Amino acid sequence: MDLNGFDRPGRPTAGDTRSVKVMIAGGFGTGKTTMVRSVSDIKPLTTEETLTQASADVDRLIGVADKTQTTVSLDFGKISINDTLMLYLFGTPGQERFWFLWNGLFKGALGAVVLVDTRRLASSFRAIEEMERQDVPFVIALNVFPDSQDFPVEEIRDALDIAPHIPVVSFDARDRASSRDVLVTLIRHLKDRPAVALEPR
Ligand SMILES: Nc1nc2c(ncn2[C@@H]2O[C@H](COP(=O)(O)OP(=O)(O)OP(=O)(O)O)[C@@H](O)[C@H]2O)c(=O)[nH]1
Ligand SMILES: [Mg+2]
Repeated sequence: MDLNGFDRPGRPTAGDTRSVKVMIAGGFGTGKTTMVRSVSDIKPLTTEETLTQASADVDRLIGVADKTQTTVSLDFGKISINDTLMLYLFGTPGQERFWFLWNGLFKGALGAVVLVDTRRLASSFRAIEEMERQDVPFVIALNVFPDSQDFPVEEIRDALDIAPHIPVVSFDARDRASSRDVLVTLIRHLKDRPAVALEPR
């Protein structure tokens, strides 16, 4: 993978690693925890609880009816993209009743991946609004489920009202390489933005 221009010139020395906080956001049940699990280099920390029957209506389980767990606080994982860049992944809770956590959760985040299930586009509207409100640069990742219709990406972009410069990509959250590609897309997007500081912390 070529991330030239993202690295500093010269050989990286020990301790020259940049650590970047990246959010994995998106609507309820769009695959955030699945993505953090598949892509993390370490055993991720997850805070899942059993989804109660009582919440089934509230949580609109259409398309994810076999879902039994939901993230109540956050998912945490870590992935080294290359010798000099380490991403710390923070997966957000999907249920609206936990969204009050979001302000604090986004502090220091350099960017976000917003997961979208194309069978339930509306479930990610609020997450996209939240990125815009908090001014966090993001990319849209369409998590493909077996019964997802094969909409052209540009149609989804229009439906979600996503600006042309923001990448919209399809992927499979269960697949490590596919999830990693989404993170690389985000990093490239961040790099393309002016005045993004990716200095070591
Ligand atoms: N077929 C398919 N199933 C998936 C995929 N990603 C996630 N799933 C399943 O979809 C369900 C939802 O995934 P989660 O990773 O729990 O979604 P989440 O966004 O973390 O959900 P909340 O924390 O409740 O918002 C689970 O049953 C997963 O096994 C995918 O890419 N393809
Ligand atoms: Mg989750």
